[in-house]
Amino acid sequence: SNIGVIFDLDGVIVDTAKYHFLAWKKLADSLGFEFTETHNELLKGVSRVRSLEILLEVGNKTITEAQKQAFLVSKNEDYLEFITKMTADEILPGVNKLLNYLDEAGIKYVLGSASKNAPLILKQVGLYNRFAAIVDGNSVTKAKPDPEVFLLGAEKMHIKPEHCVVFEDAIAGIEAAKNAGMFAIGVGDKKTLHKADYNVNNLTEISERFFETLMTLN
Ligand code: G16
Ligand code: MG
Repeated sequence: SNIGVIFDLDGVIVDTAKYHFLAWKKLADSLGFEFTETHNELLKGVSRVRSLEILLEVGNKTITEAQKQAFLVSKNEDYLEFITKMTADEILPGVNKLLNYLDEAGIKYVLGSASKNAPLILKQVGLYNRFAAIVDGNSVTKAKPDPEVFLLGAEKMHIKPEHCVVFEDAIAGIEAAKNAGMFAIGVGDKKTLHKADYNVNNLTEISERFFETLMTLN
């Protein structure tokens, strides 16, 4: 096929945002400040280091570089406690059906995530071997909204960026896709993701017709 698909992980394939939230909240609690789900929105799609910086800004805390490193480790340990219990039941609605369709249609797809835990999460839910490539927080240096993660994904598929479709749930991710010159599909709140080229509430809303139409356009 002449098009390629790039999937974000957290918020598109699985809902790990709730586990990130619980782990960050535990850190905030230990530092003695409130960290709400609204604050957590700011961390979506953002790298681990940047997430910690935002959290510290919320709590108005200044810490040493050594403390920062220690917090990054402990937050991830807490997060991994949840992740290692994940099963295929946590794959979001519409994902399996869409991947099956893409396989049948011969459309390549890769993962494009900010998470360093992406391989582990995909193994937990049994999707690790389905992607043509996994581009994640271990393979890129520049975080979304920088297009690096998606451009690398396109390269892995040997598909031109302008022929790539990106599924994203975060504002920073939609911006990264647009910065890469790709077609961006916002998964989630339409108002929040207004910069997307197309919006859906979840992947069950993506029909086969949708891809057939995209392929004719290219
Ligand atoms: C995910 C989450 C972010 C998280 C980031 C890094 O990105 O949305 O909240 O901070 O990964 O995760 P980790 O600490 O596991 O390396 P994505 O791009 O999959 O939405
Ligand atoms: Mg995401």
